[in-house]
Amino acid sequence: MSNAPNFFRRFRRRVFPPKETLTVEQQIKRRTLLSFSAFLVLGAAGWKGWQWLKHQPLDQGLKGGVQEPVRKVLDANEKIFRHTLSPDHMAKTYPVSAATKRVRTNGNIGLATTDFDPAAWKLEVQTAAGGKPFYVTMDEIRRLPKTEIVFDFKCIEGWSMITHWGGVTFSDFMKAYRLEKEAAMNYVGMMTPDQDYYVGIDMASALHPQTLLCYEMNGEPLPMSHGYPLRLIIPVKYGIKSLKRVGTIYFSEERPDDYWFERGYDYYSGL
Ligand SMILES: Nc1nc2c(c(=O)[nH]1)N[C@H]1C(S)=C(S)[C@@H](COP(=O)(O)O)O[C@H]1N2
Ligand SMILES: [Mo]
Repeated sequence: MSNAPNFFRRFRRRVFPPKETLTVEQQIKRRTLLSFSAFLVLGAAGWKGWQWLKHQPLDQGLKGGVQEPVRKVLDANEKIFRHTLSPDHMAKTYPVSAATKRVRTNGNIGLATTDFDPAAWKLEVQTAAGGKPFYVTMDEIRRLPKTEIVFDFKCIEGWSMITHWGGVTFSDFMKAYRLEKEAAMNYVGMMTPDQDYYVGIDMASALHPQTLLCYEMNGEPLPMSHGYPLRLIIPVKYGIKSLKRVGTIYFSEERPDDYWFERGYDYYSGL
């Protein structure tokens, strides 16, 4: 037993001989070996963590396809954003002259259908009562008070552009159609006419004074690829929420289905 420390010392000397007794080449070798071992250990830890994360149950409720721990972080983000975003927290605006004339088009989900008939388009609004929906034409929407905004449109993919939009604020629209009960609900959902693209918006952000049901870009009717005849423009959120070509609007206390949320993005997507 009394020999044990000696044994270990000898063992250690053999495996890790003192640096001075090593040639430069051996020293380099040892360093390489050490950092490689560290790499393996850290790598294994990362792998373990990833395995753990992968086997966590998917978060329940909505079809949000991410693991619970990931969702928890996203939900925590949402709380922070909700906190900093009060209705008087405005997105920065710019003079019309700053707006780009060549507006980039991004995403055409829900716009690809060939059987879309612009002349027959009407906005479908489903009320809280759950009865028959009512329909609004483009002429009726154009008669509502018009608001324009020039702001830095940000896509979650990492680009942005200063763009100029015109339409009716969602809040003016709600007032005009006396949707008070609906405005008191938690969420509004919007879908393209073919229901291929859909978003859910918390009511505070929907009623934000810069949120538009938009029918003009650069002073002209929306081009088809930008959501003709009517799209959402919501400057306090990333572009994924600015649904192009609104077909149906509905209201709910629960989070409405959301296309990109189902694919792992943050539901709130606030800026
Ligand atoms: N119907 C529909 N709306 C959509 C999308 C889409 O694919 N389909 N893409 C979104 C995304 S990711 C962005 S960044 C903006 C881009 O708007 P723009 O094409 O007018 O620049 O539209 C959003 N609205
Ligand atoms: Mo985007």
